[in-house]
Amino acid sequence: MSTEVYDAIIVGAGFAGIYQLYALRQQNLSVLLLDSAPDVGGTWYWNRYPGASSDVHSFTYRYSWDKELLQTYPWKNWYLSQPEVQAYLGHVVDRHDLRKHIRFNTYFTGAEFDEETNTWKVRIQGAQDEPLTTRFLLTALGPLSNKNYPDIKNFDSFQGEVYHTGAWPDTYDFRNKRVGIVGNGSTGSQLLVALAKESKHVTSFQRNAQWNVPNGNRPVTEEERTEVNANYDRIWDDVRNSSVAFGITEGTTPTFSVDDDERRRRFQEAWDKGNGFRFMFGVFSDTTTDRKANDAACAFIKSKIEETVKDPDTIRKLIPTEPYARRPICNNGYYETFNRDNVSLVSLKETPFTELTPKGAKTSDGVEHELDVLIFATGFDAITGSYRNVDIRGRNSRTLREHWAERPSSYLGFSVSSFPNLFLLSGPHHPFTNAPPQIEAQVEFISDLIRDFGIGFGGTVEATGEAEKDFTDLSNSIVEGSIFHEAKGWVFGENVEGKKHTTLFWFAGLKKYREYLKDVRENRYKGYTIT
Ligand code: NA7
Repeated sequence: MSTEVYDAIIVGAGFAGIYQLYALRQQNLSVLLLDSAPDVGGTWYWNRYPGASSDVHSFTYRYSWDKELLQTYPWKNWYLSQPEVQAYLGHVVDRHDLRKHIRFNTYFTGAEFDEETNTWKVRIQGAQDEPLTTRFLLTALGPLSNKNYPDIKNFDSFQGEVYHTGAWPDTYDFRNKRVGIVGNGSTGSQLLVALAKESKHVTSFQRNAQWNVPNGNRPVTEEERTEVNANYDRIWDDVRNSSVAFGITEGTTPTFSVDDDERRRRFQEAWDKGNGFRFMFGVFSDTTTDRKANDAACAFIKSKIEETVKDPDTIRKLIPTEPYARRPICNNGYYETFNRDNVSLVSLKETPFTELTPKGAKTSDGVEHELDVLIFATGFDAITGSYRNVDIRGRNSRTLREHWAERPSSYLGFSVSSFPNLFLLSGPHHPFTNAPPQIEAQVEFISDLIRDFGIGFGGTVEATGEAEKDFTDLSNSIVEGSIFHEAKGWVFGENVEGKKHTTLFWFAGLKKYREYLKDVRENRYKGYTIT
């Protein structure tokens, strides 16, 4: 019997883990939260690269449950920078006296369900003694935590500095250095804009071009803040009853129900206001469902690239060949940055890497790009990848990896059959939306379930295989035939070499997801076996 026994162990001190800790402490459960980092933040702790910022408006990129904090916590701009998000999470933890329940610098390596005692035995790296024991295990590992690196010949031969944006160093100095950035997603594009201003030279190594929209960041005026504060209840109500949960008005007009001039006027208005999710979901109702409508959005952005960028060859490389159907990117000044003398663009589609060398990176045209620093902004092995380096075993010692060998599956985006009393926050098929509101929906459901069936109960709560299969099938069918399927990228696991194209998210929106959860809750947690 291990010496440390808890009602619940949570892994991960990001948005999900912190709220889950708060919610279970409200029930007076004994809870321990583990995190490998030295401080809170989760994703927002590790991704501290220059320019790192949320691309969700500040007023909805936060918790809705602390109403006093909503009114009082300051934010300067329409988007939060990484230090601001981390400071906010730290403030929440201190304000609710949660830090004493968190063990930092503690790497969770795995857990096994003990069928005799109906408890989880949790292992942490370096611990020689008995594992920790808990009745409930809640993993909030983050959907984007397992770093993805390209497989380039002679990878280790480069003699300069090498970084991944997802494990950013405490100190760095790129002044007078030639920097290469591999990847041009949300991260790579933010980093490029920031480093172009402080490095000697920056080369963007781009595999696929992506559609990029400005974010329209600017200071929040006092009047705007007063208005948000006065309307917060309605704002959260709208968020919960929307699809993407961004606090933007979602489009209801089909693209071709208006004439060409009006269409362009509406695209321009959204472009000027900024925000990728507004551009994708807030202008017209059918941008992600109708191919021609999608083409119209692409044509508008293409015209902006052509207007902004001076060099014709760079324009050609920057125009994507895919529809506008990845997780949208928004970033001020991205296209303008390519007009700087100290920025160049290499298309890896045209000239892929052949190898790294001591001095830099060679491409298939024989050019050796000499570099002092090489940064991988190459993203993450999303959702299931977060579980690749941990060994979680349910009934009969079967691992999660084995369970997901055919396809990633879950009931409700957090439960898995044969893994009793385990909740995978933001697991496979969680909603593809602004993160904090979907996290709140999950945490609130799970906490209710634990309260209703957990305390003083000592048994198990476990999704049935049938419920898991039905939910996973439903999740897959929702996105069937949609344009999302045509785009490559982490949302369908296509960014990682060897990973199958697979549905990892619930695409029916937050409103429908919350309705689904409500129905399950009101029907005595149907789909669960409670023993
Ligand atoms: P993303 O969006 O997955 O972007 C990764 C980038 O790295 C993207 O441009 C990829 O090109 C590129 N990449 C990935 N693997 C390779 C290889 N092998 N060779 C060359 N280039 C590669 O990650 P981010 O960190 O930018 O953003 C993740 C999320 O974090 C974001 O959506 C927000 O939600 C926050 P590709 O397009 O696959 O050709």
